[in-house]
Amino acid sequence: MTNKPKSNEMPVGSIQSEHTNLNLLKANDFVAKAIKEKIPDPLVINLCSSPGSGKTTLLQETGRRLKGKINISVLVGDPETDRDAVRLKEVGIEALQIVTGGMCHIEAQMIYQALDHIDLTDVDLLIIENVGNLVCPAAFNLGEDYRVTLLASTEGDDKPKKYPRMFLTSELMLISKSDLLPYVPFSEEDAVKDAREVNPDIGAISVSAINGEGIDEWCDWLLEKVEEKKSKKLQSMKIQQFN
Ligand SMILES: Nc1nc2c(ncn2[C@@H]2O[C@H](COP(=O)(O)OP(=O)(O)O)[C@@H](O)[C@H]2O)c(=O)[nH]1
Ligand SMILES: [Mg+2]
Repeated sequence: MTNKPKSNEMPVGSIQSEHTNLNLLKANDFVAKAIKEKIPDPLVINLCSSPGSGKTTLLQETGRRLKGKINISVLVGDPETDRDAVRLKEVGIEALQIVTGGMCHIEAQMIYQALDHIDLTDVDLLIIENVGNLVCPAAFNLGEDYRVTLLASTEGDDKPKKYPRMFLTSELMLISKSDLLPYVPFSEEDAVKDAREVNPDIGAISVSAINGEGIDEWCDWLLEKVEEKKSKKLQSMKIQQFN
């Protein structure tokens, strides 16, 4: 008789290691909660997509459209360079670059640290432009109110089923570069159908920073969510006063 363990039993003298990924995500959730407490006022949007889907271009356009209506600040993450923050500042948007040093996503602790370097007084909307990637950013809560994911017409309509977690955790899918739809094999109908099989509640808007399609609808969505958050806060303050 050998002392060999059955495959589902622990060998004698060994320990079961904790799943390090899960520990990391637990710690991340803890910091995400601290972010919500530190900045209770602005609406926080976590903007995700593959690299090059048009996040920064959309934000430039969003800043132009919402100028004078609400105050916007952007934290933008990239593995290297401050190019996106420069692009955003060029069109008058307050922006701070988070250089992740090669990391493929933003973690809550990076946002928490960045909050010491931006002034959010009077800011209504804080947008976090995540690192371009449909996998890792999906797992990291950044203390956002909503996650919004861009899917560019040039990426193929099969992505919602291939990268379900990102679409499952998003409130809204923006089909970007809609001006290119006549030239690429991409079915908006199939993309929305697949995304809703993953997440029946996901909203969808087709947008183009080139011809302006859907930009007003996207901006109205943002304004509505900003107002919603403000009125919820007002309501809870009134309830506290009565208690
Ligand atoms: N045709 C088209 N190109 C776009 C659109 N939005 C962005 N682009 C181009 O797509 C490329 C990547 O855009 P960028 O905003 O940097 O993407 P990001 O990496 O997601 O931030 C750039 O060359 C943009 O000019 C769009 O709506 N239509
Ligand atoms: Mg960008």
